[in-house]
Amino acid sequence: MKELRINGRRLQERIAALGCIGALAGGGVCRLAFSRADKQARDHVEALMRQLRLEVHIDRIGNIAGVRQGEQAGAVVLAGSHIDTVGSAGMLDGSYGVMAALEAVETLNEACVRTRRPVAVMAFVNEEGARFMPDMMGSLIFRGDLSVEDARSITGIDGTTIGENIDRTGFAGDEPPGALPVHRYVELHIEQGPILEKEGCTIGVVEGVQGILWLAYTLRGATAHAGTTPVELRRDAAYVAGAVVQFVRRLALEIEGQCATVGSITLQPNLVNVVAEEARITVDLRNPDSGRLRMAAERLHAFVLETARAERVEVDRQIRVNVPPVSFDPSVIETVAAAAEGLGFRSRRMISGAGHDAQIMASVCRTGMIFVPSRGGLSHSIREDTAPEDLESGANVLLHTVLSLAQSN
Ligand code: HGY
Ligand code: MN
Ligand code: MN
Repeated sequence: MKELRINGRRLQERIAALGCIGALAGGGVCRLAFSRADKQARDHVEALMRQLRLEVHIDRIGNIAGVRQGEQAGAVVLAGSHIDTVGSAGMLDGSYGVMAALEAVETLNEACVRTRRPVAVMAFVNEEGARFMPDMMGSLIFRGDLSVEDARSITGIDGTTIGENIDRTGFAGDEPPGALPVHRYVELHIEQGPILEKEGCTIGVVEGVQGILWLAYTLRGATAHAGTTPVELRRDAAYVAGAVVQFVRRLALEIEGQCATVGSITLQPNLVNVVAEEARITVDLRNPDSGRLRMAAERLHAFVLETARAERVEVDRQIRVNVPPVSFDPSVIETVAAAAEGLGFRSRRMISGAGHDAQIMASVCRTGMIFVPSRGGLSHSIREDTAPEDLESGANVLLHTVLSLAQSN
């Protein structure tokens, strides 16, 4: 079976076809979670699963799995990722891993390979969390951290609830989340960063994922006239928000391994001649070291409180995501490394800067990840791209990793 290879042209065609769903006029893709485009993509994946003669399972939040029977029943070797996207996405983030997993299954079908263990493909819902926080929601629900009922009541950035969107699009299946027994989980993903390209490596053997904290701050001051109100009488929420943006960059520069981003700011009433009464900002903090991540959040909160106090602005903070750093399973890491070596690809070990469902699945079963290079390290951008030969190489490493895991004890 060592000579087995995926069909690179078919993989490209599958990625391009999925990329047409939710395509943006100026290029790129928008398939925000639980939107009509997301459901259309899910239907597209379901049709592919049935075409490959997989047994389809859709759970009550909409995670979809396709199972390929093995010689023995029981826990599956699961290759998964996600097909929802951020608002300004490329065609690869998440989608590549799901399409490559289906391509690996089709290659096994064509070669009439019967694996010992069942092999399955999963597309988790709402990995991005861009519309409805938290991110990695589908895998969190699969793991049992969040109930479907609680998830349905979550309100998104557009004011609608997940429940309303699930009912409107017919997203829900009838299976209980987490019912699928998983032996091993492996996720193939684009790196979304510059390391592999810079070092001329084809494959990233991922050893873990850094910790992620998402904080939502609501800063409440008071409206006032922009032309008549002296500074000392102002309670300017926008001024505090602006100070936070500057401080967040300092955290990233001063704390080792720290990423810190203010990705969204909304002001009320958001008018040119009115001092802002309210500012809502999100802060995305990440660090491979949980102690440093905690320190960053503590320093940030102290700064926000001090700056707001001086401006007589009230502060409300919500922790929306708090996922600790994870290390993947050594045996799965070695299986990925051996597959890459067996295929003659140059690889390097690394930590993921981006969050992934694998970060959640790492405490469900023995888990690993495979990366391929991102051109210019770009992602969450319509210019996201990976060389076709790298996409094919990654899919072959996934195929042989899955094969190895499905034949082993
Ligand atoms: O935010 C992330 O790292 C992932 O793309 N959800
Ligand atoms: Mn992703
Ligand atoms: Mn993403």
